[in-house]
Amino acid sequence: MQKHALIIQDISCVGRCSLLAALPVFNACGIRITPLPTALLSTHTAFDNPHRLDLTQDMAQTLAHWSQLPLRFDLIHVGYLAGAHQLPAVQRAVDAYHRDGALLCVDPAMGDWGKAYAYCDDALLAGFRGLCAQADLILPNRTEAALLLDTPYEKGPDNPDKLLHQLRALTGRFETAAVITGVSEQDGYIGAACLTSDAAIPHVRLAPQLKGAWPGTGDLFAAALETALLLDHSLEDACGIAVDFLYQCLQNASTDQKEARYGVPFEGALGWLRKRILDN
Ligand code: PXL
Repeated sequence: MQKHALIIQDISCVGRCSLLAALPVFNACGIRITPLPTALLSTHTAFDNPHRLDLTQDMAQTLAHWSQLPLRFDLIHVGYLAGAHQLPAVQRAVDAYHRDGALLCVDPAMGDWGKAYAYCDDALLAGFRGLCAQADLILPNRTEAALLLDTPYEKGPDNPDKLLHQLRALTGRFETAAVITGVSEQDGYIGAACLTSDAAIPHVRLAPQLKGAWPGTGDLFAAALETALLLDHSLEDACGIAVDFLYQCLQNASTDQKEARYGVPFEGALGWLRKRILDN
């Protein structure tokens, strides 16, 4: 049976992030996706003054219409929201579709590089904590992990063990896993670490660190990891695939910061990803 994922994210027209980064990754590997867009933006928010259309009402009406259809999903991904006021609509989607083996993956999109996004307030943080408590898998970066755990953001090489144990406990469920991105245990390397529900020790996957910062990296990472999970890879393996995928994408990327705002040039690496995931 073809796998089917529900993606709750914004559409940013320019900048290769959120829904427009996730969609091609899932599709390239044969996974069907159904989006529940949270907002439409002319660009992501690293550009000045994007035009924004809040789709909260449309989310409610879309879910009401879907309730008349026999929809079911193998995975639900929650990412960037327009604000805390969208949490009831997201919860409605989770209540309707987080069942029958569907995996709830929460990427608490709240900040990066040690800084919370401007739209992240206490209500959104509390809402993401609530979603994480219901999740099967959570995918914060180091900034979001610090926000979720109310601990200071630590820059530079560190040991992710403690953070991952605390994050997994935050989920409050027995069968859950936590992944943390932006881990740099060795100078010159960056990657992700994961801790499955039954593991005592995290698994760390690193690739050479390239100079620069590209918006949408976390969204592509999550999509590649979730695609690999849906296609029967273990979490450790999926984490490694996602780290390697980003390395593949970024090898020839411009490191000029103005150019990097247009996102990760991932299109040419989709064939590589498909082969890596499907040639098990
Ligand atoms: O990649 C995360 C993201 C998603 N959506 C919007 C953003 C960002 C990060 O800045 O601005 C609109």
